[in-house]
Amino acid sequence: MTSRPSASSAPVTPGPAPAAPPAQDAKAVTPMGWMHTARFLTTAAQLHHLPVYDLPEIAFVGRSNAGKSTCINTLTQQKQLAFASKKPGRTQHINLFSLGKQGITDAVLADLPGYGYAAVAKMDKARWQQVMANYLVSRPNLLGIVMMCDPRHGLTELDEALLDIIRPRVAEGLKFLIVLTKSDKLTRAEQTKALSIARLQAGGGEVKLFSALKKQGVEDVAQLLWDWTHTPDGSPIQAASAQAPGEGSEPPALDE
Ligand SMILES: Nc1nc2c(ncn2[C@@H]2O[C@H](COP(=O)(O)OP(=O)(O)O)[C@@H](O)[C@H]2O)c(=O)[nH]1
Ligand SMILES: [Mg+2]
Repeated sequence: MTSRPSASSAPVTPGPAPAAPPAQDAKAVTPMGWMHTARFLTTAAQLHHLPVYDLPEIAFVGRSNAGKSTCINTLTQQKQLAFASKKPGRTQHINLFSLGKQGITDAVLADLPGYGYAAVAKMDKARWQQVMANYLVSRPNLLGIVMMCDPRHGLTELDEALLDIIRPRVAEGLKFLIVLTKSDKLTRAEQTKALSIARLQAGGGEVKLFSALKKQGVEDVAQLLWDWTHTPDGSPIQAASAQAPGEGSEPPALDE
């Protein structure tokens, strides 16, 4: 896989750019600076169109209108990376974004289609739920899942269904974070309550309050995603070492 430097990439610092950056270089990168390097990689309408690589991948999921696109744009400090659609449910593709300085990709963000939008035809909905379930169950280099949730509505039935699907992988070490979006719409007391409810539901995963408007939780989430994808000394980790199955192990069969 290649990643071309784009206008949105952070400026290149002087000095040599080794293929595998030593820890002290990586340490100089802040999680927010790292998030800002995000650039479009590719889009896939079907699972078998997704590129195959060892890079750790972090999937963003959530029901339509949960604030997923806004969250991705805020984290990456880019206005239009993920499209905050006026027609929710219309972006039925998996969009991939590369992360990493100096053209060295060390992780990938996967923006999965929002689910639960009422106006989407039943057939399309069912198909997409299946594609998403297959992705979450079988993507070999999937390192973690970030689930966006509007705390005013709590976890919906579809969120719960998705949680059931990923639970076995979370038990095996897949990272999991619930982001409670639009926290600016809640009072302090409501925030505290939403946090404790979501913590119960996250089953060992993390929960963060997030507001694109007030910039609450942005650095926290960036830091967590950095920690997921880097060793304590700041070196990028391999997807294969992130998940228990060793190199060359077969992903679970797809239900197609
Ligand atoms: N007040 C507030 N509104 C938000 C925030 N994040 C998203 N929204 C609004 O929620 C709606 C849905 O956001 P969008 O990112 O398109 O959701 P998506 O369908 O999950 O991608 C839009 O009207 C956003 O402006 C936030 O942090 N605070
Ligand atoms: Mg969206």
